[in-house]
Amino acid sequence: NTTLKERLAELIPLELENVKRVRAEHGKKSFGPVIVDQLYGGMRGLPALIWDGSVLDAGYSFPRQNHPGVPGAPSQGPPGGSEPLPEGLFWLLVTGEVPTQEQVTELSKDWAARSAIPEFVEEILDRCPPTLHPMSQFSLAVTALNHNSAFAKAYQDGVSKKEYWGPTFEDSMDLIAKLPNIAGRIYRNVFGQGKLPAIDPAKDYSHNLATLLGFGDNHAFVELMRLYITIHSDHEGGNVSAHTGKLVGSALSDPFLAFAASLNGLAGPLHGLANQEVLIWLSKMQAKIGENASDEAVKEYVWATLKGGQVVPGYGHAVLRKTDPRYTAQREFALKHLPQDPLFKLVGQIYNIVPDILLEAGKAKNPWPNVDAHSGVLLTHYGLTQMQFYTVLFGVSRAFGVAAQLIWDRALGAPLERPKSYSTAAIDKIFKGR
Ligand code: NMX
Ligand code: MLT
Repeated sequence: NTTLKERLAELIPLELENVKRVRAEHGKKSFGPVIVDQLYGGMRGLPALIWDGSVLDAGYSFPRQNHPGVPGAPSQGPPGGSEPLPEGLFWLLVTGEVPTQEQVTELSKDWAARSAIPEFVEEILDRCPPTLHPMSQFSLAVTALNHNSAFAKAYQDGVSKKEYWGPTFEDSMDLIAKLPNIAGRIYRNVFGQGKLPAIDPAKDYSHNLATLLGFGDNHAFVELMRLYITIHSDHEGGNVSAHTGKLVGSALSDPFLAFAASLNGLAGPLHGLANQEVLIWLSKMQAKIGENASDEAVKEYVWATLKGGQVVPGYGHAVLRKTDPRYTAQREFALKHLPQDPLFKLVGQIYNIVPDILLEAGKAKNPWPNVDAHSGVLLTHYGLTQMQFYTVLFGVSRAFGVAAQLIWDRALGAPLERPKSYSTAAIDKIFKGR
């Protein structure tokens, strides 16, 4: 009387062995344009997607200004600010061109004008239990925005394929514009931070976001939001959130549905949730070994993490093979604004310890920190200490890259994504004797 789950538990070790054998025998063999290992290995390195918005170089060997994901990318900041404005970055992502100050200001105004969310979406958020993770609430609200999708309506009205990009553009602009109100409402509902103020059309996007979170009077925090949104917006097309948005969009699901799917991917601990995980890990470390702990104590804690079968959050990357330039950008911000912050010092201490340990452990291909190793520390410094909220900010930012990609996919008539899958038995059969 074996149950389904019990039978599955018996089969899993057998199939693990089978896959191991098939990969050992055939893994390095060519299969069409790829090798068999790439079918099993999360498609790592597989040339499979086109996205012109940003490109990633494992060694980061190209000039900063060509990488729209880092400061130094052309931007039109407001007077008194030195960080790039996400408005400028979005223009750059969509057109490949640097906007004028006037064009950036018009974009801020346009987004402010589109920023209100429907009352029923406010009600959905207000009815969410505060125990529901902010990312789940975020995804629910973005899905619900599809109620007013220009693309979905145009499709129902029989729009020609050639015109898809127009309503996709309108939805994408609405999506980006409405995210601060959604994020602000989630933050205030979950963490009891009072009533949501109104968007100010005279302020830039990041300033408004900071205000909705309750930090609009803090100039350094506003600057942090500008930097934060800019550097998290796009990271070529293959990362989980960007690729998910593209995949779901390829079914002609509108930008709200496609981006909600992106958010569900971003909510995973190996992707965007890592920024929350880093802070949880640091807090646990401090609780265990105390503040101002010795290098020896930190090393022991890192080894205990690895020996417990867990990953060191904020370290490693599927593509990068050096310190993430977005980590460095945040470190530079911290050196400028909060050089004495104890948590910043701990992050620096860890940077000197973790890579050697990961190298010694011998598994991770990239022992260096990624973007998520640093972001939470900056937010914590300014009083945004609710770590469960951190990935929501990543999500607000990632909308810029996903939206730009959806607009271009519809403009270029990108087809339905539908790769071919194979069974292990088929691989075994195809390559027997080869
Ligand atoms: N700590 C411990 N082990 C690691 C780490 C790490 N930080 N990074 C990679 N490994 C392991 C990995 O789990 C794998 O083990 P196994 O063979 O047992 O499955 C092995 O090293 C080889 O993995 P890689 O090929 O180096 O990495 P992969 O491309 O598969 O995954 C990440 C990339 C980012 C998922 C991985 O480095 C990781 O889990 N890092 C920690 C989580 C994290 O910081 N994620 C955020 C990434 C950035 N983002 O925002 O999305
Ligand atoms: C991202 O920004 O999406 C992450 O660095 C993950 C990735 O690029 O794969």
